[in-house]
Amino acid sequence: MREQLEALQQEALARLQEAGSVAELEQVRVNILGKKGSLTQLLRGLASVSAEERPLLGELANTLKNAFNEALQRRMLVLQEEDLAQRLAAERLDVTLPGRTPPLGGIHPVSRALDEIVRIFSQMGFPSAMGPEVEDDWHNFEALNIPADHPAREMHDTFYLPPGAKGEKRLLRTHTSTVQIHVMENRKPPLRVIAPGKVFRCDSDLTHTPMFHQVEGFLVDEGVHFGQLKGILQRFLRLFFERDLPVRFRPSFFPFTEPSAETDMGCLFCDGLGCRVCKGTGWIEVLGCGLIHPAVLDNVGIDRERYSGFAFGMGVERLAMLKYGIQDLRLFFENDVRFLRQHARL
Ligand code: 2NM
Repeated sequence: MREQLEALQQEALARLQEAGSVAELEQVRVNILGKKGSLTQLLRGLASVSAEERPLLGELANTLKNAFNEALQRRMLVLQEEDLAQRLAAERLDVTLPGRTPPLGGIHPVSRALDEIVRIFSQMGFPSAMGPEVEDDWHNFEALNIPADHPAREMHDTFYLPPGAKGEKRLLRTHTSTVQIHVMENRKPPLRVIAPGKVFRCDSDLTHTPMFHQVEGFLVDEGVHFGQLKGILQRFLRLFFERDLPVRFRPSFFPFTEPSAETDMGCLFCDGLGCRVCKGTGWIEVLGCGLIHPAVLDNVGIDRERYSGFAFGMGVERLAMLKYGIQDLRLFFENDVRFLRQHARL
């Protein structure tokens, strides 16, 4: 027994020195002192030793155990220091290195143009209103005085959806005037709102995408006239393009306005002298507008004798192309990072 204890002692101390890490050292401890450790098992054997031998052997065993524990603690301190030294060397951080800028996203030019339009109209007292992109026939066509045989109603212009729960016709809105109808139905004049958002038309070629963005606006009050509309739109265009542009109005037709007009501005690219962009005319068409048709006021329950209103609509992609000099509409939707990077702003 005594020899066994002393041999184990030698063995244990050798193992301690061999342990190269805190984890290895812990394994040595378990192998010697753990529940099934070699010393633990030897100590259990003491029970079968004769009564005369037991006190001396017991004392020896305890001395060995204490000596082992002490050696273990010393080895532990050494290994912990080595560990720390290694980590300090490996994890050193040079705080004087130049920073690495993470790649940053930017605002899409369509979003920038839209934000700018919203900001300018907000300053002129027009709050923004939102509405659903899935609409019914009433809000997209009927209420806007668009007759049943109007070309906009054809399948090839409008995305129709399966009928709703109550069998009602459903479609993707083809303009944001739908929002103006909701506002006029639910609130009383005086009213002043713009409706920015996505619209959908079954159309795709060089100059048309099936989804694009619009801002339509309107104002209803007593005594509203065309002169106020001209002033608002001229001020808007001059603020948006940051130039004292000439602006002109040409007679036109929309089912929901009477009279109706197209709004042109002097060409940004040739100062009205004539170039490819304005096809030699010196003018660029940018907006549609007019006085709200009395039939539309009837449809939303606004007294046509007491109130009148003006309304206008514009395409955001078209305005963004003119403002940022983008030649091709499709660039907005291809998401080529070279294009996005060139036009992105924070
Ligand atoms: C345009 C042109 C002219 C328009 C009309 C309305 C409403 F709902 F108030 F009747 N909202 N927008 C309008 C009028 C839109 O876009 C070229």
